[in-house]
Amino acid sequence: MKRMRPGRRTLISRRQLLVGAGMAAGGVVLASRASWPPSCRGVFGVSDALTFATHRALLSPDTLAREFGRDMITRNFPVLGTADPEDARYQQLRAGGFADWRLPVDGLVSHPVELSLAFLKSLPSRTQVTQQSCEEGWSAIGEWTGVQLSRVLHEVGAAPQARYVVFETVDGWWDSLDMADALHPQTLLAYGMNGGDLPVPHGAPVRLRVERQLGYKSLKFLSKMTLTDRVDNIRDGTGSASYVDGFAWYAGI
Ligand SMILES: Nc1nc2c(c(=O)[nH]1)N[C@H]1C(S)=C(S)[C@@H](COP(=O)(O)O)O[C@H]1N2
Ligand SMILES: [Mo]
Repeated sequence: MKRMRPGRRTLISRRQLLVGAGMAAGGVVLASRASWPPSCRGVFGVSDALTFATHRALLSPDTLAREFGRDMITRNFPVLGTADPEDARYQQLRAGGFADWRLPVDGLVSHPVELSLAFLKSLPSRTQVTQQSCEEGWSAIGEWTGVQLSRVLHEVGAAPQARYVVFETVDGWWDSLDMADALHPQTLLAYGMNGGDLPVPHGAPVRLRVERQLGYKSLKFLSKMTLTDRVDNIRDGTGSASYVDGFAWYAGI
């Protein structure tokens, strides 16, 4: 008689479960032509794709990143990367209190528009105290106020074929989100931090908050948004400026 090793059939490790779920989700993602990480190439690409598929399978679209009380806000929240863009036009806008700042939105929208700070502030706002984790190994908690990106996409008449939002910044960064993250309730175009205006070093006047991914996806100094159905035909096709530096397009945590 064949002896069954105790527990062999019943005990599935967490890892097996995750990998299994990831593969299943990969199938679903491919079959449905839902978004797929654009930069899933090569050896690391396989693991990026698996992480992505697992997260999409196990986390419901509205699973929230943890929010904290205001008493948990980090004093001296670190600044990483650009703290004060050199761009002349940016400095001019800054001198004018960003009254003339506009965020162009084009691509798969009912018609291209330029959004002012006043307009963004006129939309319903959301405030959240969340933790930013940087790939460099630190994390800090801050309070962010802004408008949900989902609301802005609604306002600009995002077309149903739109599958990604591509963002550009004053300091030359660019990145993209798929609709699952773009429409997530905690994904904000943030114009406030810790109760005041968003300070310049943290990305004034408007930055992205993507709370379920590492800090580098939360672009500062936004200068443009484009809605698109694919990102493989944009720039180097990786969907993100960070990819060439070794950072995955999908940085879910
Ligand atoms: N435009 C732009 N966005 C950016 C960066 C940057 O240098 N420029 N740094 C990124 C990184 S790596 C992190 S961790 C956070 C840092 O945000 P903070 O400076 O407000 O802490 O912003 C991200 N967004
Ligand atoms: Mo970072």
